[in-house]
Amino acid sequence: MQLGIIGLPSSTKTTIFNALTRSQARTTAYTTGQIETHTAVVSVPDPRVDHLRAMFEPRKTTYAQIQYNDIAGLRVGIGKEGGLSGPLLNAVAQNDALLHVVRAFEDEAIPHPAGSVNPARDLAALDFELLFSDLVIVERRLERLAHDLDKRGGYAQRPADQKEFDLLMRLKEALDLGAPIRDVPLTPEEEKRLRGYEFLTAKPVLVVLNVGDKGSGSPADYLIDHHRHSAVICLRGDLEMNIAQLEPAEAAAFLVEYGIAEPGLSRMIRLSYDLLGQHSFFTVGKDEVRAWTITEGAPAVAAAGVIHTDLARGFIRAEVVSCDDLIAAGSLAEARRRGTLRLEGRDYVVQDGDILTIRFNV
Ligand SMILES: Nc1nc2c(ncn2[C@@H]2O[C@H](COP(=O)(O)OP(=O)(O)OP(=O)(O)O)[C@@H](O)[C@H]2O)c(=O)[nH]1
Ligand SMILES: [Mg+2]
Repeated sequence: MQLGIIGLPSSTKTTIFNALTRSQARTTAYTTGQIETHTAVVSVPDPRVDHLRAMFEPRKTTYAQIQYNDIAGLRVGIGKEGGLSGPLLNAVAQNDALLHVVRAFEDEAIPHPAGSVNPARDLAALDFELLFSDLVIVERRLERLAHDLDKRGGYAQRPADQKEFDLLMRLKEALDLGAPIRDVPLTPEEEKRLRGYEFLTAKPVLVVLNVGDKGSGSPADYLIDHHRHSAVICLRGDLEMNIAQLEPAEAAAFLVEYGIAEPGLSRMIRLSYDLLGQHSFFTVGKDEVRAWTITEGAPAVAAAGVIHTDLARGFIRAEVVSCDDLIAAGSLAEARRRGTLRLEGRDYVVQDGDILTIRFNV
């Protein structure tokens, strides 16, 4: 799972990246304008895993993982000649979701490239670049399809192309009106058809508003139309970055001093994980307690395959108990006695928080 951190130059992307990943990438008051990507993998905090760890006292504990990519080099006007291109387009397109960082604080020591601080304007400006990039791809493909259909005797002979053409026309209409593809209602089949395009505005977005050291403002102040389905979070960027770089004990003292209930970074990591529309399931034992990531709606045999291809190939049954039921029972044996631990077949739809033991034979 990968999340791309995007934003205009000097919007504090790298500061947020450092806060999320406890990295120490360089932040600068003046943007270098270079295309540059920082990458780091972090564990998703999960109290359920903490519980399981206390119960099983395993040698090793593994949380779900997310990779964050801090992508520098996007700016207003970049897509003018035909959408984003080359390495920059790839850097954005390869992500499963995007964190859009926006500067929402005044500080005279840090010049704003546009001369003034205006979060709604900045958010819309970069969104427009992404939208335009998608529009260029849609239009190119439509032209190509129209050409092929013309040559090969029309739609009647090419039902699949016809479907694609109609679908892309719908996307074009939305994009022309300034609506992102993620807001266009699609059937699962249509989603599948579009997957290969990696449209930028189809990706779910978490809007991160850096409200600076004084930290005022709430997400509701910043809701704008094309983000009505996006998650929005306000946080103090510099402060969060500094907390992330303290030792745990120091950090705890700091949080108390500033009256912060939970560091923004764990909230932000959890929100960004939710954004991916993924479930977590767990495996437990004396060796390892581990969180795994799976698509919502996936069956038990797919979960087995996430752990190891052999487990999917030789799948017989899954022993399943929900994390809550296991915690309530206190042990696997007691859960089995209560009947909350049960056997399921390969088509069982894995639920968020399920604990699985795969029985297999290869
Ligand atoms: N006052 C204040 N300054 C901040 C805060 N967060 C970040 N900054 C400063 O804003 C400047 C830009 O931050 P960066 O994180 O480098 O921004 P960026 O988006 O990565 O910039 P480029 O990669 O050059 O596009 C740096 O000087 C940061 O120290 C904050 O909460 N308050
Ligand atoms: Mg940067």
